[in-house]
Amino acid sequence: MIFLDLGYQPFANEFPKKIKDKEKKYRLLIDFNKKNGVVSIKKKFQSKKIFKKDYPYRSSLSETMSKSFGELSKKIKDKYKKKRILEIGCNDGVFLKNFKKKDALGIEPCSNIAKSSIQKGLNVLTEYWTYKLSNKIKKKYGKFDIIFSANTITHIQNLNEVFKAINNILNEDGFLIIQDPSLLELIKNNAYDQFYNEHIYVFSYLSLSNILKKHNLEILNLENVKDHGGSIRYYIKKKNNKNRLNQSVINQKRLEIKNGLDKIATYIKFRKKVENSKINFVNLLKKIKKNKKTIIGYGATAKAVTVLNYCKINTRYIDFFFDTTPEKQNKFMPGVKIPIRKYVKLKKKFVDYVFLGAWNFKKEIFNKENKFIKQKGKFVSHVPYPKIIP
Ligand code: JHZ
Repeated sequence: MIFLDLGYQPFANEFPKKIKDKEKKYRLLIDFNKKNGVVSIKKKFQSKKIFKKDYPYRSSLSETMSKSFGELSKKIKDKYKKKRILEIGCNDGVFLKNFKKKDALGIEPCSNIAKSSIQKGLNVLTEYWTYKLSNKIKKKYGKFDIIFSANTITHIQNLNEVFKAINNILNEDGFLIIQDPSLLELIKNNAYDQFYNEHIYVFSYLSLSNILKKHNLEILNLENVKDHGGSIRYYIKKKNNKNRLNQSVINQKRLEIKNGLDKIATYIKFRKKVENSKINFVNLLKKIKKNKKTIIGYGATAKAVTVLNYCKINTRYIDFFFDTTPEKQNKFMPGVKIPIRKYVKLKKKFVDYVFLGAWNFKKEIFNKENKFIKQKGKFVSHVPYPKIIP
């Protein structure tokens, strides 16, 4: 059942070069499948349409993610000594760079991004994750003890093929580790901006375990982590009567049921919260502009594209965005055409209010911009509700 309509949206990571550039838009409707609990966007695009040779997102540009994946890889190396690892969707090598080249293989379909990880000395195949590819890899490298994938599997339309391919090259005793935004955290934080064309699915424990069941896979352990505003790291194995469930799995299941993730009423309540958030956020920006103050954006994120297009926020409110990604600079925010500039440190001299497009890196950004905060500069965020900070 469709429970949320986020209006007409452009592709979140296709940044127009010119203000007059025409963009395709599609209706962003969010669906809840009562049978298996899967939450997904209604119109699903194939990877080939989105992940191309000029993809602009680089995971390594955030210190928070580098640190988080550095810690995880250390944990994996300590626990599974001398095991070989495969990463699906390795982006610019933010995780893989922590492993020796001979022990790790990455898959990345966007050739510009794959190139930058190859230049770092990593072993990376510029390919989409398919069953055919898994056969090719099996022939050349054999099966793997650990398969890791963060913020990627939810981006692929055909989950049956994804897990069939994983099963094909995961050792009988191997671990599949998946990390993606948590549906429960999304709902709690009213973070509707996690929905855009790339996030085809937003998993909960309940829905992912239903999907995995069909593929003879089960979640044995999980960790709630702070990455990207609240994610879950799932530890998955092939079904086996020696498998033991960790208490964390039982706790998460209880928590999701307690919060009604299996009930349509929860999603209807969420829709009302999102609609209120839109009204309150636009009113907040209007009030700031009425007082003749300036607002800019910080972090030209895919998430911000959803918010700006849903709330119809353009240069009447936000003058421009700062972003550290060279591929985004001197272009425009998709749909609303707000200019994106090369980042310079914030100063109260040139801006009063800063919209946190990358609210998920609030801590990192506040540390970096402590001078601006001392100068009484303010931030605005729509998560968990529209407000001025501090
Ligand atoms: P960030 C992307 O989403 C797309 P986005 C994708 N679909 C996904 O799942 C997640 O990533 C993982 C900039 N920045 O990570 C860099 C600064 O300018 O929230 C990035 O452009 N200064 C694959 O785009 C953006 O903000 C800074 O200090 O929503 C952050 O994008 C920091 C910390 C970031 O993901």
